[in-house]
Amino acid sequence: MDPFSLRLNLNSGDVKGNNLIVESKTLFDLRYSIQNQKALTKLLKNKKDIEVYTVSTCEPGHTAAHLTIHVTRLKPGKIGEEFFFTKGHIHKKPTAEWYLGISGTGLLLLWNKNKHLVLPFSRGDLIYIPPGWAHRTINVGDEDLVFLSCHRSDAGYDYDFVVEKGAPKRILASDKELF
Ligand code: PAN
Ligand code: ZN
Repeated sequence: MDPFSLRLNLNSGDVKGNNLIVESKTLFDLRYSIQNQKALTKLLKNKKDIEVYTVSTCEPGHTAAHLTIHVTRLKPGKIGEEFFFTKGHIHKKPTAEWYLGISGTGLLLLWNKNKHLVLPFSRGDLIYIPPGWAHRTINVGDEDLVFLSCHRSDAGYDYDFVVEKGAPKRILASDKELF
């Protein structure tokens, strides 16, 4: 494989290049992670669905020799009192991940068997997620929250873990002390 480059606009958070796959997640995709089902029904009234975030991924290979990067763009918004969030997952293989905030105002919720942490996550914040920590991002601002993440390409994803057990913390408009 030859080296290659992508182009990330650090102001807009737009990423361009070959080898990029863009996926979109909507409120419907998040339906099992949303507690306030009444608020969800209200939001979707008269609408087919609402996009919550997109993830642009570059995975040069699928083995431990490679590194995958993603640029996530999480929209601002609330379902009732709860801020828009990413679905959240733990990596199937206990591998680490780096997160870099590019724009917007967010929080990163991290948890393992014993504890959870809520870290401020905005432009310039570089957060190391050690192996074995589940993670979810929350947009608590009025603009898109854009961030880059990088992990070993064979890490794998476990989403069921989060849906079945639930996240240890929901971030509500009233949680002002956190942001
Ligand atoms: C991120 C996340 C991304 C979307 O790239 O995958 O922000 O969140 P969900 O995957 O939980 O829907 C990452 O942590 N990758 O490993
Ligand atoms: Zn991850």
